[in-house]
Amino acid sequence: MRITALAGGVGGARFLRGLRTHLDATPDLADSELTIIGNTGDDISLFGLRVCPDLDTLLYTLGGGIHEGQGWGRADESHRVQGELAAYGATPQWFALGDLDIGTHIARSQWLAQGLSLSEATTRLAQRWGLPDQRVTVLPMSDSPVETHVVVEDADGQRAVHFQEWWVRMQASLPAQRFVAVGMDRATAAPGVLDAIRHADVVLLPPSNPVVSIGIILGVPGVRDALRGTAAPVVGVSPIIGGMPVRGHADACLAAIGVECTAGAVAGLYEDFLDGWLVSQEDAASVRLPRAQVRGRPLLMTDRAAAAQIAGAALDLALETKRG
Ligand code: FO1
Repeated sequence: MRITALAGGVGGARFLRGLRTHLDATPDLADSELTIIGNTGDDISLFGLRVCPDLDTLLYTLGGGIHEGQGWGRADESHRVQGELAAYGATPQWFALGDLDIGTHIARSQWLAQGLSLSEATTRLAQRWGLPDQRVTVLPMSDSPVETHVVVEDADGQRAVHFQEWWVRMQASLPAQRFVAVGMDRATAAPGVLDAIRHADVVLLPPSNPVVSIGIILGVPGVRDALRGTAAPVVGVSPIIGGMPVRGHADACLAAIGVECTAGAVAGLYEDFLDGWLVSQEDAASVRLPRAQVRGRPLLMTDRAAAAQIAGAALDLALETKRG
């Protein structure tokens, strides 16, 4: 079976690791191919290096190198290089770059400088993490740079800051007036992205941030049309449980676009292509969608087994849902 997913950072990666576990444990699904379209709007250039947080979180989580507690960065990390940078007064110092993680950024940056595309560089990085052996392919949403910037306003007036500065340094403390995907006007879908949606047997939307992760991928030309046109059932998993985001600042992101922080409101962002929506039990009664079938179950990915069960439930819902 060909499964395609659109994913952002931590929640998406944990869900997809659970999906791979579920597929491998299900005899007639074990040889399924999983293609993940990763958000690159979080990407940032620092110290001459190109950092791709969501792609790296996918590679590390699926490849076994992730810092489990953080959900980003490497396990068993050290920060000697960062200490040296700080000693030199090199900025910024609010974005933690571990020594092992810097290895990824140097390799990627070197390949990009040699003329490889982001897709080609990502393929090389994925090989090291054994993803081809897991029948997993990670595609950047686009090979051209797209960066999410956040318009904020304070005493100094309105200004745009890089998403990472808003997310990490400011901890989303200043309300986002709006998000701007810088470069999206010149972006095209990376090779294989649109076909992965069109020719999938199932398309899944993990519980990633609907605004700055899934929402950015949906902004890539052709992606939304491909989701509307694919014969594959499209099933999403709510990132909101009982009005609260499971992780991160999804509530602040939804507020910025004037969408209420509920499972039903998030589904509304996908309603032109959504066939199924997996929500938590407490939300199941209150979520009514015009077309998509709603199903309730526990949604907290408390551990890897829970993630596998949730991913299995999303896949089951897709397999029971034929495109209307
Ligand atoms: N998140 C933080 O909260 N603080 C950090 O210092 C930080 C550094 C960092 C370095 C590399 C990387 O791949 C991710 C990093 N993240 C950090 C997480 C990152 O901001 C988010 O994971 C995504 O951009 C949002 O999903």
